[in-house]
Amino acid sequence: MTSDELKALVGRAALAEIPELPGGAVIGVGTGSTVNCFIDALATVKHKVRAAVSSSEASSARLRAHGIAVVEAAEVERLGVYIDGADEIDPRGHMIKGGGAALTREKIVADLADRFVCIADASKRVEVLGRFPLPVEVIGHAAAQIGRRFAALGGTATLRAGVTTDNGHPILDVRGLAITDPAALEAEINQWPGVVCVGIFARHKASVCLLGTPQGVETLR
Ligand code: ABF
Repeated sequence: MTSDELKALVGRAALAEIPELPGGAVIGVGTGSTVNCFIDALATVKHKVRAAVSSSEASSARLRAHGIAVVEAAEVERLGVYIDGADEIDPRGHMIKGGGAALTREKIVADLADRFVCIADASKRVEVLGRFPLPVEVIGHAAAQIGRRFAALGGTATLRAGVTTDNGHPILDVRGLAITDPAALEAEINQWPGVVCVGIFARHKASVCLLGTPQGVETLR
């Protein structure tokens, strides 16, 4: 199966994770090509969803194009489920996210959810995070000094050319890190002045991962 076919497979499989609520559930929706497959599948069961809290303008536009209402994170207190992709996921559900430049709002919406359902094709599964360059949304004025802090950790930070996030900030991509303790590194980087959000999702790790494989959907808990 092609990568796109695997993404469509898990996008459809994620429909089963939507809570069954009278009038439909309000769910959190992530960003990326795998999530786009989920959104397209969602359009076939619109009655199950009252509204979505979206993690990006791109996902909001796709949801609205299917006639699915989009509400702001500030309008809800909790979400039963947040469904999103990842760039890498390790055996404990820790993820690297942000390849789609939406990491900050993704973490905001994930923070509202009781369950984080990660949908990904098998290529995203790794033993140790860090092969994928770590995205970090930063305040532009602090990019150089943040880059020096990563260099001290053995990483090489580069500004992602031509990209400004939905929040109006640049992104650094950091290569060369072996992230053996995701929670500790996330906590450390979060403290650096000028960091808006780091693309390590350890505090907000996946509750379950639906992994698309040529043999079908593998559920990792
Ligand atoms: C999003 O999913 C991003 O955090 C991550 O970069 C992306 C993966 O994109 P894709 O599904 O297109 O591989 O949540």
